[in-house]
Amino acid sequence: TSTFTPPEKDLFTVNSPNVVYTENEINTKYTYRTTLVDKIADRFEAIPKEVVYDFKVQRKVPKTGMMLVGWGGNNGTTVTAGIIANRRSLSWDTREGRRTANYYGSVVMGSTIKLGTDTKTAKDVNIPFLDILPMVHPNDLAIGGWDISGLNMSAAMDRAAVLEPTLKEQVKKEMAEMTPLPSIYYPDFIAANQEDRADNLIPGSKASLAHVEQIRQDIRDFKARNNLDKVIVQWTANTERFADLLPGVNDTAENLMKSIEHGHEEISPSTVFAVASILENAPFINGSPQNTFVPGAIDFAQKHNAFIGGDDFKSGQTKMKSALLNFLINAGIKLTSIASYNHLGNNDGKNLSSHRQFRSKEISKSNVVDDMVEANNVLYKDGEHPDHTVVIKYMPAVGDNKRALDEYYAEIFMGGHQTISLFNVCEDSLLASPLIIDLVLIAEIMTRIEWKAHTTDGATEFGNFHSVLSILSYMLKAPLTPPGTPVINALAKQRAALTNIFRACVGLEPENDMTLEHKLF
Ligand code: NAI
Ligand code: DG6
Repeated sequence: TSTFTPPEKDLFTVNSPNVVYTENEINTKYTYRTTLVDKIADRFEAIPKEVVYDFKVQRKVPKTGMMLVGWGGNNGTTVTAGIIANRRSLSWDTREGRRTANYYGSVVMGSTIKLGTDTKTAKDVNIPFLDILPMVHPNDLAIGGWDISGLNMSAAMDRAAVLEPTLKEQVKKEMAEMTPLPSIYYPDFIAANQEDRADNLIPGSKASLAHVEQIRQDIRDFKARNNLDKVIVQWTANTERFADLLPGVNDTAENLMKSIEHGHEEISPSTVFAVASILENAPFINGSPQNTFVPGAIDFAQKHNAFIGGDDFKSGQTKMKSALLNFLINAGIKLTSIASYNHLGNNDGKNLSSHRQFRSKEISKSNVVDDMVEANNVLYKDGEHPDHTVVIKYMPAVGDNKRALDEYYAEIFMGGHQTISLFNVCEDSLLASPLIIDLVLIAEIMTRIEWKAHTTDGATEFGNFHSVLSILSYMLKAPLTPPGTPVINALAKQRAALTNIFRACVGLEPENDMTLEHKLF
């Protein structure tokens, strides 16, 4: 036990013998309750199980930097200008009135967690998500990154055509002082139509150890220049084509490093960035759909105890899809087809107009229904699956204002049908930017949490979470999970995992909506 009293700036403390605060840590003993199931012939036996874990959260919030690959793109410029605007509490005129900087769309910055029930009023007490654990505030992030296009960030922000001129005017000076670092460009991985912006390059057109070293140096320099404790690297550059999975080339950590050294053509720029980040112990998150994390890269991360996460930001259409399917299938409604059309006119759309890059996106947008369908063996039998098609078209005129049209067709009671049509219009980068922030903040706090299990032969050593941060799934279309573990796409489950792991770290029970206190008088 400790006599330490947390400072009053902490929004809450947990008053429990299982939670001990020290100056540097929150130490928690937490009982994790699950149910094991034994299948005996054609019936099941459910066995409640308890495991006791110790969690340790470092309380000191580190000075953190975010480095974006593809910094000069629509997402990169939008998130940067957005953070600057928030830092300076800017407001600007629009034709609909004055607008003020906010972090809408960020789970960490814009949503709440129910802490508990008020002792006096019996009403729910909700607190900002940001306050459940000692997290970095996005206004405090140092920002930098790379781009194959050498435009300064102000000019790149103009090129993106996302933000209002009245806002851009106010951040222009600061943005113009920032220019992306030169990057690596292996033309075969992105669309040929991107070539004309590739004017800011580290020499060499295939993977090499020199590329890894240069990126590592860039991370170190950024860290030193900004006096940072930690850097998180995120890929928000163009969607690449999938890399072929080749035995002996990218299947193990060792083979991957040899292939980089020998300049093998199937090693993508994003994998080179991942390797460099892992070597710098900088968590690396892939916001695009390609298979950056070939088996060799996952192996490499695990061997270095480094954190990785991916793939592909889940911003609009897919987020709706994983919420709607969650509802429909859990309501016992048999979804039979999903048709998803998109047209957009930004540079992402231009890159995706090339077949191999579209294919990467098609895969990540299509797999999001699998777990929900598989879980309902009443509606879907013997591998049955709804039809699902994804179409993306490049339409320059609409710019970043993506149109996503979906038709959900379902079978209801007694052979009837239900058709749901959705038409989602929004600036794609204004949905993606808050996700970039969430991914950085959550990945960062995960580096400060350690845990150990109490086993029958005594407690094991403290260790980190698994290298593959599946806790980031809520923000990602094709969540990467530790090898051999299930992928969860259902949005409500992803959110519950995130919330309840955070709660466990401060000794609070999982959020449940039983509200027995209001039902059993
Ligand atoms: P963008 O095309 O505007 O920006 C990508 C940037 O990456 C460009 O500035 C390009 O020059 C740069 N780039 C390309 N290859 C590079 C390399 N090897 N190294 C450094 N920079 C490189 O695209 P946007 O809209 O910013 O999206 C970025 C990525 O995020 C795309 O892959 C997109 O599919 C993905 N994404 C975007 C979402 C959104 O809502 N905006 C949602 C989900 C994923
Ligand atoms: C068209 O679908 C282009 C894509 O880059 C998407 O805009 C992006 O992946 C966001 O997709 P979603 O399904 O999350 O809206």
